[in-house]
Amino acid sequence: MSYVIYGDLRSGAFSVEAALAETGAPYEFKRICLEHNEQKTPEFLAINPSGKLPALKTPEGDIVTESMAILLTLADHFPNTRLLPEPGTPARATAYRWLAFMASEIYPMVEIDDYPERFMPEAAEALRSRARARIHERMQVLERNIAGPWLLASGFSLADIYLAMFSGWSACNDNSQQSLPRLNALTEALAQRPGAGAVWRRHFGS
Ligand SMILES: N[C@@H](CCC(=O)N[C@@H](CS)C(=O)NCC(=O)O)C(=O)O
Repeated sequence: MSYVIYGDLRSGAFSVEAALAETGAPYEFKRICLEHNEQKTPEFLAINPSGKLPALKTPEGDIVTESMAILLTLADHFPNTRLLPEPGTPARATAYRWLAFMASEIYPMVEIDDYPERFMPEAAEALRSRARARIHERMQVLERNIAGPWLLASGFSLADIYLAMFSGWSACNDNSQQSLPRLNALTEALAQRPGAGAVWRRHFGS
C-alpha cells in the first residue's frame, strides 16, 4: 500500500504532495473538489470530521489530518530525507516556530478570506478585507525572516514547502497589495527542485 493524499489542486494538499515528492515515496492523490463542496460529503467527513483538506492515509491505513501534523508525520517517516533539521537543534526549533506560526496565525485567516459569510454573513466583504490585512501583516513577518534563499539559514526544509503554499494563494500574496521579493524568490527556488518543483507546477502552474 502507498500513501493516499485527499486533496484538491491549489489547496493545502499541495504541501503534503510536495513533501511526499521530496521523499520519492509512492502515493495516490484522491481529488476532493472544493468547488463542489466535496469536503462536506459524508464519505469525506468520515475521514476528516472537520470537513477540510488535506488528509493523509498512511500505508498502514492510519488517517492523519491537519496540514502541519501531516508534514511532521512525514518528517518522522522519512528521517533520511532531511525534511527538517536534526532533532534537538536550534534550527529544528526554528522550523517548528515558523510552521506553527503559519498553521495557527495565517491558515485560519485564509478560511475567513475564503468563506467570510460563515462568520459574518451580514458584513462578509468587510470581514474579508480585515482578514486580508491581518494576513498581509503576518506574511511580512515571514518575509523579514527569510534567511535566503530558504526560510531557515540551515537550508531547505518543510517550512519552505509550507511557506510556498501560502505564497501561491492570492489572499496571502497579492502583488498589487504588497511586495514580498524574498518570498517570491523562495518560491522560484522551490519550483526548480526536482521533487517539490514538479508538484508546484501541477498545482500552481509555472
Ligand atoms: N487547520 C487545517 C486547515 C485546512 C483548510 O482550511 N483547508 C481548506 C483548503 S486549503 C479547506 O479544506 N477548506 C474547505 C472548507 O473550509 O470548507 C489544516 O491545517 O489542515
